[in-house]
Amino acid sequence: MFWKQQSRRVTRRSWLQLAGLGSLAAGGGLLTSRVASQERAVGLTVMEHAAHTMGPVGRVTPVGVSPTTYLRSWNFSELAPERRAKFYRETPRPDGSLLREYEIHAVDREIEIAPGVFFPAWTFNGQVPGPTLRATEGDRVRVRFVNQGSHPHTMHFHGWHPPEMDGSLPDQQVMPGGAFVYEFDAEPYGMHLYHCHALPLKRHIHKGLYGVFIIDPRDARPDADEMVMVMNGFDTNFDNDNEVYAVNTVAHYYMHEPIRVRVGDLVRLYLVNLTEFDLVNSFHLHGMFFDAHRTGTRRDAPEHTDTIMLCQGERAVLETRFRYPGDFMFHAHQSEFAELGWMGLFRAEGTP
Ligand SMILES: [Cu+2]
Repeated sequence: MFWKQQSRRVTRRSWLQLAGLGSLAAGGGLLTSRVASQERAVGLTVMEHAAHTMGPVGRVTPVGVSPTTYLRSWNFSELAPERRAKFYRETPRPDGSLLREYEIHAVDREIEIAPGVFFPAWTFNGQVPGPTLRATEGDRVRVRFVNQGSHPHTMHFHGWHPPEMDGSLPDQQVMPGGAFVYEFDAEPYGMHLYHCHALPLKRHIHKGLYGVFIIDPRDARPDADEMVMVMNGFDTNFDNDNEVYAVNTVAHYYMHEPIRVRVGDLVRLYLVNLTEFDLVNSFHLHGMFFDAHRTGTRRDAPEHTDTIMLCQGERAVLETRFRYPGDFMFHAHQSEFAELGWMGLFRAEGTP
């Protein structure tokens, strides 16, 4: 509504400007003046719309992992080796697979989701989304979960596992101060997720307790520039509706810090919808198409599209190559989400 009012105001102001300048310049210079004033009017309109499109003024100061670092980090690869060893360890097993051990802590933490907008989050390891866990099909995954938060929490993984590892039943809740070890074999390969499964579920998920769990196929996918994108939203006034939307938490972050990619390189996105309160979310890429493998569990017969819609908890593996250098916008095709923060840029560099 605000946008509509503003839009009308700008249009009326532009028209007044055109009319006023045109009448002043009546006579020989009319045509020139009209063109000049049209340019001024168009410039004003573009500027105001651009300001609107860019969303909030200013920048956030990310605590912990920045959205840029988050994109290409998994198994705590963003940490220096010594520190990383506190959270992640891999041990070869006789059959050639790995035992992958993780240390995950639920922690209450305030995070900045848009400039000056702070959200009292519940986090895995102090970040939203939580750390990306990544294994290969057939590996053993062991996650030591410690609840340092103020409410009961769990970790519920998508993928094959026995029911006692599901983290969803009332007696599987981990109380504040408690701990639990989740252990299972990594399968099937694909793009999965994990999240808290304590009740009320949508509150526990929405507060920030979710992350990505990638299982690579045994015969690895081709080398690519890979990145993780979590579509999320934040209900900042607790009215069961989101006021801020984003990919990887911070509104409009990638508008200010475009995601750098190389022209011609294979780019692979691991995309998941973890938005609560809205049933669906979507990803639309400008000027290009991509192959979309839903859930990433098959490698043939992808959907070839420029827009993919995902329900809550749904995910997909997207692959594409940038054909031209320059900036390519991506955003939710729900325009409201895009305007409230779910919008970013890829910056393709190099020569075709
Ligand atoms: Cu929880």
